[in-house]
Amino acid sequence: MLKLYHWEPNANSGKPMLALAEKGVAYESHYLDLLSFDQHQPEYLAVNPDGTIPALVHGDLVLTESTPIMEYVDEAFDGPPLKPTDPVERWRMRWWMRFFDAYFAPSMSMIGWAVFVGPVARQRDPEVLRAAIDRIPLESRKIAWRKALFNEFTPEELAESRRRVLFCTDVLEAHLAKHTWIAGKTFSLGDINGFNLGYALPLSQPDHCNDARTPHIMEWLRRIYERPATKATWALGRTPMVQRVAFLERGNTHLSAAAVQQSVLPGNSQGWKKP
Ligand SMILES: N[C@@H](CCC(=O)N[C@@H](CS)C(=O)NCC(=O)O)C(=O)O
Repeated sequence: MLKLYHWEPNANSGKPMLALAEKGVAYESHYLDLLSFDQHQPEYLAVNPDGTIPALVHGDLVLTESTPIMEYVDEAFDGPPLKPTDPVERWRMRWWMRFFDAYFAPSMSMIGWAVFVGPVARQRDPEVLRAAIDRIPLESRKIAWRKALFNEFTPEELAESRRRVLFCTDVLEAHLAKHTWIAGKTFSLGDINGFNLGYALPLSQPDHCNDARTPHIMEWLRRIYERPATKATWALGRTPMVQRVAFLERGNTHLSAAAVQQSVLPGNSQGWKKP
């Protein structure tokens, strides 16, 4: 049986989840609560000693890195192909996946860790948090957690990440003004990758990403949100963070982005409760 270790359908975990759903491949879901540090517990370190998610287990094989996992899923299983056959489209899909992973995602991630992960996790006892940080195997993840938990992202780092996010949003809008999907005419892994990264852009960057300023991004996000695989995958989410995806429902244009965004911050009545 295929096993996927993942957190919410969001960022890296959501990529293989959505690719598997699009292919119609069944898998055993192993939900790890990232905010409770499940990914650093010995049972999971026995699967992936780096303590990062997602990880896909297929027979004896343990696969990590969300984008290559999606490519594996597409190639190893039956179901609708998620890579274009045309070489130019395939190149465009890969160009964009590299841009998403190497440039756009780290900036989005830093903001997400500063705005959501840090404030949520900081509600716990600092000594418990310090012990949790000590157990993190990868130095780069230790640093990210320390900065998030002790509010150590510098204003300059955050400003640079915000600048990059706005730059990437403009590049994406210009691209989608010319192409229906990331690769061109064909829905592909590039769209799955971009949706996981950007489904909440209109909420986190409401002045920059909205129907008036970035109509092509909004339409692209809504078209992906309407796919049955996306609906089924996001229904697996357990936190209000991913439930924000309903903002993309065409009938929900009256919702205020700021109010939806506020609702997931710690201390708000609906926000961040474990099921
Ligand atoms: N490049 C990896 C990154 C994996 C990664 O760092 N995932 C984050 C969640 S999005 C994680 O596992 N964080 C756990 C931690 O920092 O403790 C991928 O694309 O799969």
